[in-house]
Amino acid sequence: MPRDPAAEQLNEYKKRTKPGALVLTGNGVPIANKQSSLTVGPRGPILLQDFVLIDETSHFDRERIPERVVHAKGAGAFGYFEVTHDITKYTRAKLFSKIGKKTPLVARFSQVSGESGSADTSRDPRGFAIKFYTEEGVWDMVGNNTPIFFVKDPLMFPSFIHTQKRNPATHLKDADMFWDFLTLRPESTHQVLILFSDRGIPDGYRFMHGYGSHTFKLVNEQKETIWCKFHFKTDQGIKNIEPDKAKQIGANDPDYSIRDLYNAIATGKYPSWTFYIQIMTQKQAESFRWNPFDVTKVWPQKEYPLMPVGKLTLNKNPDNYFSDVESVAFDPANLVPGIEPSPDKLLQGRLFSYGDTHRHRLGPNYQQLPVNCPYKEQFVINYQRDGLMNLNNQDGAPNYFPNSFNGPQECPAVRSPSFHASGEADRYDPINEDDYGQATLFWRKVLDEGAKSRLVRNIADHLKNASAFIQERALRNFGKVDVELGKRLTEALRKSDAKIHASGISANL
Ligand code: HDD
Repeated sequence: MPRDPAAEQLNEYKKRTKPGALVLTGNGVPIANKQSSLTVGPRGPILLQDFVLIDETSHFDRERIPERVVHAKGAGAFGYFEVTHDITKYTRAKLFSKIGKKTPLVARFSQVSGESGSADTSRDPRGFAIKFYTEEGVWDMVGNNTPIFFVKDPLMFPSFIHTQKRNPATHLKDADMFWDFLTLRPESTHQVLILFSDRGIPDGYRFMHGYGSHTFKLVNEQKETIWCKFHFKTDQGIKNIEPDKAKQIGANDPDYSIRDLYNAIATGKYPSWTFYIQIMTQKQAESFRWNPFDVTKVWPQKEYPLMPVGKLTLNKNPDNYFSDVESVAFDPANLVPGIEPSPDKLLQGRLFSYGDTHRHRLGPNYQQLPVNCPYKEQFVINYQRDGLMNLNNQDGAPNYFPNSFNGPQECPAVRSPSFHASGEADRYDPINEDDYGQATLFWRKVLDEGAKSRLVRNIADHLKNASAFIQERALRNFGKVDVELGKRLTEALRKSDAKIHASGISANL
């Protein structure tokens, strides 16, 4: 069998280069011997003056940066976005300014809870993050492959993530943590059903949709605003992996999804997604039956149809995984004129969290790294200076504003329209916000009989590992989605080796 492009990477390098380049130290000095340390006699000890050894070892000691606290495992690629439909009446964002316009971008797809060495085929949401290098700066669309999320208050996020990761005492994934939290926060039910459905294990990154998940605000040239959601539909079609096969692949080829994306692009099978928006006027939002900024719910597509906007194509693999993918830093706060945040609380929390984690993971000047830099190569001109690993001296421009020395000026044309905000400051619980309505629709209307059976099996296979009282609470919650779901789950757990109090459960449904 011929080797695939990913396996051939080094041979390809050899073909396109000439032999004979010199190996240099970090300060650019040729190295006479790269294989033997400088020792006193053939048996050592080693001399401290062996700069070749110290240069090599000390750089190696620092090769790893902290992995992302979530979404640590992922794959990335470059490509472009092309506008196919005019939406200028909704947004002045320059990337949508005319049909046929192309904007370069980088994409990163990821698993959420596993570490950077974990298997690509685990049941987990997938990250779907796109960095558009627009002419008015970088727009990051940092979404997932699901249109909704588990929790809706950013204060819940660290706890939620803790329950999906390892128990700090045992360093093991823990079914009690997982189900305890989710069942105590019933707003997660809708997303839990999607996670345990067939779509919970996509067949690589090419065969899944992407969603902005939150509601955003679009602003047009006249400063009129409208609420909007972003959808990326895969042109490859949806493909998922059966759990048993996923386990097998996870054991034999844990990097399955990274390999699949790399090889598809290397062989010219460029994956693409069609980009749609859903819009809702301010007036519609006021009378919408749910909070339109509640990220645990979708906007029904029958009432708010998808409108096509353009196509996203990935056509170039990273040259270097570390600098192009590990160092890419997405931030939902990276918005461009014409796209603004909504009051969605979870989004508001994210507007702070990402820049904060990047400053920790990559340093204060992470925006200067080529993959993060607007237009990739051109440095931003502003009044920020210095800091760890600063590369930009801004050509001697003044570092204070206002100034009389041709420093960069404000651009009043991009001013955002004002918006009204008022209310009693308090910590509001999301109570009476209908935690189950859309989960019920998902169970009853979206899933066919086969998909329902697989969902029940998938939940039972995981839930059976939790403590009995947590299983009971889960069954009560799922029973509120649909009595049938509760009953079928109870049945499935009884058939498994779960230690449930079988009699107590159905009585509580
Ligand atoms: Fe997040 C990474 C998507 C909620 C905090 N998130 C991260 C990535 C994606 C998402 C795709 C990986 C980006 C990459 O490839 O580098 N996150 C989401 C979505 C959410 C969401 C769709 C809800 C709808 N996230 C969320 C909340 C918070 C965070 C509520 C915190 C308040 N997310 C982070 C983070 C990460 C991150 C800790 C970890 C590494 C990183 O940012 O770059 O800041």
